[in-house]
Amino acid sequence: MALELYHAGLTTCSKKARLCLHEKGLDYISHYVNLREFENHTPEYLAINPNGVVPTLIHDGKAIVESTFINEYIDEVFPGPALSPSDPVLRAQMRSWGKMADDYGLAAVRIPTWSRTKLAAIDALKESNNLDAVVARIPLMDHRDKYRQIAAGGFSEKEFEDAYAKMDFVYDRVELALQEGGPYLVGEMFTLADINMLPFIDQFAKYRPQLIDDGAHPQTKAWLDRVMARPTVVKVYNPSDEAPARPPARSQSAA
Ligand SMILES: N[C@@H](CCC(=O)N[C@@H](CS)C(=O)NCC(=O)O)C(=O)O
Repeated sequence: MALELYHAGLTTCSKKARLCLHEKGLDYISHYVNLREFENHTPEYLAINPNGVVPTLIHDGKAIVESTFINEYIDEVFPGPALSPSDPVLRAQMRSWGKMADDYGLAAVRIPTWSRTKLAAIDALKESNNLDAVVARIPLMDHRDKYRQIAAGGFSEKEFEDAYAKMDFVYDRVELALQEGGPYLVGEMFTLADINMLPFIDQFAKYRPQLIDDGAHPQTKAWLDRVMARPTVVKVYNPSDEAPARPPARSQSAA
């Protein structure tokens, strides 16, 4: 029953899948994919994830993609603590948090994160005259467009404003859910909803500290403190051999 995860360590979507595996107490083979070296666009990687994104789970030779669905798969297939409620209404609520993480969480975080993390690689590609060729190999259209946009000067003020507005919206929704229920996003039980939303709620507070400092989201702050203190979260969110703070340098043969 070989289980392998291809991931990029401390990126938001990678943390979602890594955290789920750790919460279930599962052993897996970890493959670090260096996004700065475009290892996610090699033919070998595209053979398991044609979108050229991380994470990808491999179970008994079969590839599972999309972090929210990877987590549902892990919870469904493996023993260990249940991470989905048995009540169908709560399960549906849990899944709608997964959608919120994908539609709003990732969309919002990408603008400030990419404008910070992609520049060095883009500059190096420009210098070596490889930018067009490398960007043309990126499978997802919106990723290609964003690379080109960063290369041409970066995201507009409106795009940053929209990203921040999405972060505020998500915080308001989380606050409301926790006021009406709690202590977790779908009530008493820690579920995939908490796992899938955590990387975004945590990262949003770094981009917009006022979200937790201004007192407007006290329940969200308490939830974040509670969830961040879980031993699995501490392990997954801290730099480690599996998840270096900075991606390892280019391998010697390619230097
Ligand atoms: N919806 C996908 C999104 C995956 C995704 O965009 N992952 C990012 C890292 S968080 C990635 O691979 N980015 C490619 C890049 O930065 O070039 C999922 O949740 O698995």
